[in-house]
Amino acid sequence: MKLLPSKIPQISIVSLFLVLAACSDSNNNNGDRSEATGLTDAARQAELAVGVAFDVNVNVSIERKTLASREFTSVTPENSMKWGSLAPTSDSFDFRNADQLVDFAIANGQRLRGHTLFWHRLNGLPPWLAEELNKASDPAARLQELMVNHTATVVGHYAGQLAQWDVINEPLALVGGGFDPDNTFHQLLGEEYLDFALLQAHAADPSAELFINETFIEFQPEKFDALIALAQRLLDRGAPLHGLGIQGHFFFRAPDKAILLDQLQRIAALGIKVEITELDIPLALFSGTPDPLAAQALAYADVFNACLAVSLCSGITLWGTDDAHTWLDGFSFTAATVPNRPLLFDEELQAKPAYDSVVNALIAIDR
Ligand code: 9MR
Repeated sequence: MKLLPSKIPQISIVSLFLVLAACSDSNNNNGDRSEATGLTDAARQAELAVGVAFDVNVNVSIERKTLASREFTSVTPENSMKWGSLAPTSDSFDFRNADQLVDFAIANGQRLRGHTLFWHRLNGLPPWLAEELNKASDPAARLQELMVNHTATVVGHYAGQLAQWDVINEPLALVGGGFDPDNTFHQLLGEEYLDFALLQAHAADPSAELFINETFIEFQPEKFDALIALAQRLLDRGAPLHGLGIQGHFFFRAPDKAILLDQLQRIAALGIKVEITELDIPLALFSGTPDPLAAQALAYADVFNACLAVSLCSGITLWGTDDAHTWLDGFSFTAATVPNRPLLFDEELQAKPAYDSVVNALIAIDR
């Protein structure tokens, strides 16, 4: 890691003194996290995007906005770019909420990950889609038509502004190694829906890096193998696939650094990027330890160190700004452990031990 430029210009004694004074001041200034010890500086030095899932539209306090802008170098819209959020009807779009987030991130110099074009679960699909397909004489052709329109409109709207897109989210079944039987796209179009979506997205924004983002693969070797095989088939067919996302919702088991490192390396061996796209690690996983916050901090360091060890691992995104804003507190599997406290900042927006742990991991690495 380069803390000082390799070529030190000629400087006077006075300016040397000023530089040294500034260095010693920042070394002693551990309380001010926006200074040199902060997450964004550490992320930039390590050349790793450190992101947050966020939306600015819904009653977001100025304090949370400040935190999201100060502490992260990348932003993912948690909900505002899902198909169900963007398209109130089959032939209209409402970009107001998503645009607010894009404006926010651009104003703060942050990278943007688009999330997500095609997701068959929850509000990934707009409520009108099922009826639209039911009434079509050729549902597969109608779905393709809607996919073309959605991609051209949405990816086109943000062309040149978003660094990455999760073009497809969670194509596989939650458990096992097959496609999800409830995956509308796969039901109607077969595996080629992935090629089709990627090609459409690439045409709409050739500069965006296109990802498939998958969940619950961290401890399911069969599902992970299926994802790798799928990515390889897509690449062999010439599809514009530039990366795979490992979501990283570690709600039933703490991350295993060796498994994660192996998975990151196997994705990188395909010659594409990998990111951990939705990281959260609930505190309850460590309730049997003497200091759960310290154990959580070590688990966070494991994830960051695994990614930092793989040059094609280009980013890690936290799925929420702080412990008061986590999807896990509304999720049935984790209802018994509310508050789940899975993030880097607590409910009062104060940095937790996990924050210092990831900053230390970032500044210790020379990538
Ligand atoms: O955190 C998101 C939550 O607010 C939404 O209600 C939910 C449904 O759209 O999606 C959550 O985010 C999901 C992400 O988009 C895809 N991977 C799983 C995430 C948690 O469900």
